[in-house]
Amino acid sequence: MSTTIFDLFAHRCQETGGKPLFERPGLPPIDFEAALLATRRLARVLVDLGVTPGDRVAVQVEKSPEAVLLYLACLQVGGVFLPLNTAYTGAEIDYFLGDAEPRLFVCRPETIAGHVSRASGTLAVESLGTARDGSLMDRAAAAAPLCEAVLREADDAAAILYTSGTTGRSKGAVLTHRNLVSNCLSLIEAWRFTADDRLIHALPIFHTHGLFVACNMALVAGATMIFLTRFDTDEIINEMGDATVLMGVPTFYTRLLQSPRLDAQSTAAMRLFVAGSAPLLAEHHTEFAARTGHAILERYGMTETCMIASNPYDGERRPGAVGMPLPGVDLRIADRDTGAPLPQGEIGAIEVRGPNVFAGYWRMPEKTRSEFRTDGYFITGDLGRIDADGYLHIVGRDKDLVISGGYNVYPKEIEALIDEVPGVLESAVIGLPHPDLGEAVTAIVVPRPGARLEAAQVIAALAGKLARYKQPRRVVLAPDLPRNVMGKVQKAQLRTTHSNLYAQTEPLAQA
Ligand code: MCA
Ligand code: AMP
Repeated sequence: MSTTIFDLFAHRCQETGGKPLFERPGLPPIDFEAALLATRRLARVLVDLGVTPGDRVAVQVEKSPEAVLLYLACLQVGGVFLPLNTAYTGAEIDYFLGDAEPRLFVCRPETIAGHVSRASGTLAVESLGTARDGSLMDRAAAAAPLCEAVLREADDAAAILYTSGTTGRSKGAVLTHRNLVSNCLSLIEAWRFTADDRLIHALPIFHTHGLFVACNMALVAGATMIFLTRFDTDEIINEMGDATVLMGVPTFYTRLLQSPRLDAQSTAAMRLFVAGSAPLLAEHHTEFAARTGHAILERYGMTETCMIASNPYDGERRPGAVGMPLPGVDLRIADRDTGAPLPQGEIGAIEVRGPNVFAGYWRMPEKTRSEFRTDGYFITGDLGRIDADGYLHIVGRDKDLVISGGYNVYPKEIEALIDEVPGVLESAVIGLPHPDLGEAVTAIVVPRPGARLEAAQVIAALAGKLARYKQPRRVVLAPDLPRNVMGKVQKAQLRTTHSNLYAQTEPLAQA
């Protein structure tokens, strides 16, 4: 039997009781005690709906405190939480539900009419809104709290997060209770996170960053979350006067730096700014420090591994570096082909092993095997080097991946859809430097000889098939694609050729 995030949260509630867990502008706070009670009611509802230990609970809902409590309730009854990006379209949802075979699918109240036909003897469909509405909350209001928690083993699955792949279909990364608990406790320690903290939470909660880093830490440490539905520069700066920690993707910091309100005074109450999910430009790190006096703490993680490395809390937070491995995490720089460790200072594949590393891909044993070395190291697909002081630097990716505003986009998935568009001969999807998103998804498309193809046609053909953030922000028509002697498309060359495409671009919200 092992401890779960739910157990740690429930234990914490005994001490923190009436302290606010969620604070939202203009709304009454929700304290730990009330949150635990609501969780227990939701747990009862899950059991009544037939969720038994090991059953998947798929959830595609807008951000709300109740969505976090549903996650906790799922852990309490031994379910496997499966959060889905709110941007996913019908075709994407079909795939995830078919692959994961959940016992319950919770969707937004406004989409339930379209999903209810999915309900069957083995799948229940319920809804959850942001105003304590939806069929799940209706059931919870009438439910008796369930006080017992199902006992789980450390290696039992706690969650599945889907990540796309460089080849083929999306893979469900199975995370265990050991993964979530060990990583959460490591981060609490590493970042000196305590019940006195007030965390500005503006991330989505369907990914590791927003849920398993930010929420888990607050739930377990007994801290308050200032729970914002999305990132808004002014709102974040307003909240900084009464907060201590911000966790964000680099785009958060790029946008904050554009505000004249960001200075030492507006950040004086804050003790820690954390960045991750994508590379933070060293110049942004330096500029932020010059403007505010705060050195952003950059860390490195991955869905499959939770958090891997972090700059030190005490000690130098080095611009352009992601710090040292967290306690218990073994990290090596290895030869890309053989996995043999390389001498210090050399660039190679980043490989990790430890209690943070996932159990494998859902129902894909062969794919799982191919991503691990025989000695248990997981091949991250990132390339890095360790400097003379032990700091890890991520220098590139061995995987064909674009990270746009902290969201991962796998070119293969988009290229396959573009290639189906009438008039398209072939395509290459690449990430180009973007001042707001870090990288912007861009398609280079070669029309068939004689075809009359326009960029807008390609974009229109993808609408409805792909989540908006995966759709190319621009489509460039080209007579051909550069290839090497083996016939492989030279994406590096394309990235160089088009490197200035977005040089003058505004942030998304103002574009
Ligand atoms: C929104 N849009 C985007 C993105 N976000 N397009 C490309 N990339 C994006 N990241 C689109 C919308 O569909 C919309 O399209 C338009 O841009 C404006 O949308 P809006 O909602 O106003 O955007 P925003 O609120 O300004 O959002 C930008 C954002 C957000 C704040 C950067 O994407 C965000 O919160 N990203 C964080 C992602 C994250 O949590 N990643 C962690 C993954 P239209 O043009 O149709 O209007 S976990 C992870 O990576 C690992 C484990 C780790 O290390 O943490
Ligand atoms: P995901 O698959 O969404 O979990 O994204 C994980 C990937 O994000 C990693 O494999 C890295 O390529 C990237 N990543 C996360 N944090 C950082 C960081 N601090 N610097 C550079 N890349 C990062």
